[in-house]
Amino acid sequence: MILVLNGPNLNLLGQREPAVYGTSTLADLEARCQAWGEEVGTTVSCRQSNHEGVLLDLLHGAAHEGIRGVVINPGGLTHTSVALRDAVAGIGLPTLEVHMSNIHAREAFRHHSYLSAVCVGTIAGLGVAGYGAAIRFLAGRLRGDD
Ligand code: CA2
Repeated sequence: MILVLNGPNLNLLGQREPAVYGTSTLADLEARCQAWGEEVGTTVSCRQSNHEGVLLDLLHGAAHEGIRGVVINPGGLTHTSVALRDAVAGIGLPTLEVHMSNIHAREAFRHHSYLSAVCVGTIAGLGVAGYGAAIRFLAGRLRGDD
């Protein structure tokens, strides 16, 4: 099972800033992630929280829940949270960082991610499709394809 974890403000997807984040809602995104999981024979569990501590608890409990890989969009915590980085580093699960927007083409404060160095890789700027690429990659890795 793969965990797709979305952080602060991603519940607003599709409601504001469509030029930056597109028109899909969080519910649309989660349905597409589950469909992508089915295509590659993996169950996808989707969670979102606006609270850093809740995200940490979900990561800490992931392995116990049967999660074998994580796709995380940490939202604004990407650029601020040592605690989230430490959680990703500590859980021992392959984790991919995904951003809907190209954070490197935006404000300078978005160029640095505290999480990138502890993730297998980062996908930025592909919109919702980035989650599909991450799920396919992780499913392949868990099968031992790469
Ligand atoms: O591009 C991304 O996916 C981000 O992780 C989104 C974060 C932003 O802080 C990161 O720099 C890049 C923002 C979360 C979404 O916030 C929204 C606000 C209004 C409407 C829709 C989404």
